[in-house]
Amino acid sequence: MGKKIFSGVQPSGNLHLGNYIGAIKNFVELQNNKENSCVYCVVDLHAITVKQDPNILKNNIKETTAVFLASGIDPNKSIIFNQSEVSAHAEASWILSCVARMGWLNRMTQFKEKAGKDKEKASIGLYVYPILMAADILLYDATHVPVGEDQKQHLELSRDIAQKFNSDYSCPNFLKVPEPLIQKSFSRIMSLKDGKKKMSKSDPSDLSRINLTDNKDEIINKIKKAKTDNFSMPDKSNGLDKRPEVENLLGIYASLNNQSLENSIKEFSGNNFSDFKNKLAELVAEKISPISKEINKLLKETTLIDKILLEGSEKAQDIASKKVKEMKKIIGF
Ligand code: AQP
Repeated sequence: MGKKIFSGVQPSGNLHLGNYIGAIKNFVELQNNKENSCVYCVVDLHAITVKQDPNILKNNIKETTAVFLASGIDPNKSIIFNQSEVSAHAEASWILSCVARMGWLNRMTQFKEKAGKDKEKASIGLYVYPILMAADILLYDATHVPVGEDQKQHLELSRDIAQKFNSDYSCPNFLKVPEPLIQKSFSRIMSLKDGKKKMSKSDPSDLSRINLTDNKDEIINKIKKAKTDNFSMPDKSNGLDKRPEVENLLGIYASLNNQSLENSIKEFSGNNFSDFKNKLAELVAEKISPISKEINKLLKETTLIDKILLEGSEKAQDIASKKVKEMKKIIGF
């Protein structure tokens, strides 16, 4: 049986190789299985959990949509839309806020990481972010949610919320309990400057990530400058212990080449780092530059993007408004 897929990406700028390998590449593969039905959302309501400049946000919504399209998400096969256009997301999020428990949210590690030391100054939105994410998923009866490893905990919360709603309102199976789809390997791509930190949009150093809008020269330069260490290339996977930067670079190579980490290790054992980095830079440029060229082309004239988002939001609205109506009826409204 086919899967019902839902996933989202925040339009917070600087979409990178981690977003591509950990999420978007997988979105395309799932879409290309004809049995699946896929909904891919530009989650702009999530983006405002941290302050955004309105003009930049507007551009980032278009740019994220362009990344979807340029990576191979096809509006004839998948629904592509932006979250703020479908009011059911905010409505369902409120209802589910009354189901979720404080204790559950207090355990979310992403809030702790993103709020940093000064939790008092973080927005309430950042704290309840996982509830909005649950609403996104549950409105579409998604059975499977492709995400990077960092979102696993939020997905478990979505499952808890669905089960509690069904039990509180005696409506077994009304909200479908979703499964995470996390790739077994390469689900967490790390910063090029620090192998212990994940590659992230908000890292102040542009050299820490490969942006999906980077051109070939920028990609080559960033790979050349990526951190490594003073030892030689490993010849076995246990040779990667305590070498997170080297493991990350070999992982990127393996993932983009659709091969195992072991095979990449074999391919480069005995080589020096500069040979490996040259090969890696070539591969990343070969995979990412066509995407970056297509993004730039799509962004020159955005009527196509606007049309796709409008048509997508109409389709999404159809599904989500029905579900929230049923939810309201169950609750007694
Ligand atoms: N480094 C990563 N490796 C693998 N997957 C990743 N994802 C993000 N970073 C990595 C996955 O990409 C999808 C979309 O992410 P998002 O935009 O919704 O939010 P995020 O996880 O907050 O992205 P960033 O880059 O980490 O942003 P900041 O800097 O704001 O924290 C998700 O499926 C995510 O797992």
